[in-house]
Amino acid sequence: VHAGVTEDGPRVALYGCQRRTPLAHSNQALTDALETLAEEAGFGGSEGRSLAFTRAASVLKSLPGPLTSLGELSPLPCIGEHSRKVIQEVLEDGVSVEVERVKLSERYRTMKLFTKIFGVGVKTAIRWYQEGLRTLADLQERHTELTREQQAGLQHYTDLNTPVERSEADTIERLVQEAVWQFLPDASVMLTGGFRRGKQQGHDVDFLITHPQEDKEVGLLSKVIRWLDSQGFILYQHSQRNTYQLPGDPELLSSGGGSSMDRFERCFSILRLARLTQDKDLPPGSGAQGICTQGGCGAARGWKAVRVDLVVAPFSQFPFALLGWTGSRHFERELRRFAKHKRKMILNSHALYDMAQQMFLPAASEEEIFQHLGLEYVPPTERNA
Ligand code: 8DG
Ligand code: MN
Ligand code: MN
Repeated sequence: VHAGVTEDGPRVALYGCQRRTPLAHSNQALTDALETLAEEAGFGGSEGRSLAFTRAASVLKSLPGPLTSLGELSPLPCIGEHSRKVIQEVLEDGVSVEVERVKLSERYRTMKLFTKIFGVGVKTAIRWYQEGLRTLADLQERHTELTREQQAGLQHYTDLNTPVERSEADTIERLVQEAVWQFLPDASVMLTGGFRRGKQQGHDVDFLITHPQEDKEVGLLSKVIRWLDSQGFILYQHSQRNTYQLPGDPELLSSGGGSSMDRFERCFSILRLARLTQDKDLPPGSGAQGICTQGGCGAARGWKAVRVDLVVAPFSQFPFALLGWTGSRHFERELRRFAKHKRKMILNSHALYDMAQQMFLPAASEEEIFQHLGLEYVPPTERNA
């Protein structure tokens, strides 16, 4: 039973944060099709259409069993005309002609190729596509025009598009803990992002770091990065310091108040992770300087490049940061939308602000944030909206 259910109301609640969405669900073929169209709409700059397909897919992910007939769609929210047509096609024929055409189209394939580069967003990919660029080799030729981040992304393209396994995330967690605890033994290091939601693979590894004594965490990250670098673990890193001021940072209340970008001290990095299983007898450092945009060369090395995000939150903001960095992205978007429209509150990864009472609502746990919002608690493994 989902939160928000009434006798004659919808059987599935309207907002993704009012539903439980497990990782494994029964409508993968349907949600894959809808998410391809969401992605394609985003590549075309149609954010609204993209969101509509994402919402439809998210509703299907929360269903307890496979959808077998179109009639079952009628009580469901967020299924627009276009989504319904795609669902019908997949139910009847197993595939959607439109989706198959998109997947084969030059623009979609090129945009996929480019947006999978670390440091490349949709806007940049569109520009390159419009300039006639089509391959990674085309980008290599314009190497000097790339940002440092994009150069690193291209250099480690194959590794960074090889899923990070749970065991690798655990190894990196121990490494980050070792680094952090040298400087602050009482600090806590938490695995967030997709792995906290129960995923067995991810595109990166996300960590949230805090210390029970507020302000102790200030300056920690640069020491951690310097140590990791001295040990040869850093292939790339970009750090930002904390730019959030409490209390009542006016930024929070301005238009971008509910945005997913936050202002914590953070480091977006690429770490050099030793391979656990194979290649044990390769000479140390072999291939370490190689540019690996082609498949296969990763296996010839004793290490793998892995994207790691490190975020440091002051203790009083930790529950908000944890909720914000656990995702999924769509769950977060729905939480913020629910807070704003149903509760007149502004939620982000730093705080929760009640506009009616004109006050910040503190919380010592994620559960308390759900309580403030009048939402049933959704555990991390059910936030795969
Ligand atoms: P994956 O890596 O397994 O593919 O999935 P994920 O772990 O869910 O995605 P992610 O891209 O690593 O993002 C994890 C969460 O972090 C996501 O819900 C959004 C959240 N997040 C913030 N602030 C910021 C920010 O400033 N930048 C980014 N990239 N993510 C942020 O709360
Ligand atoms: Mn992640
Ligand atoms: Mn991340």
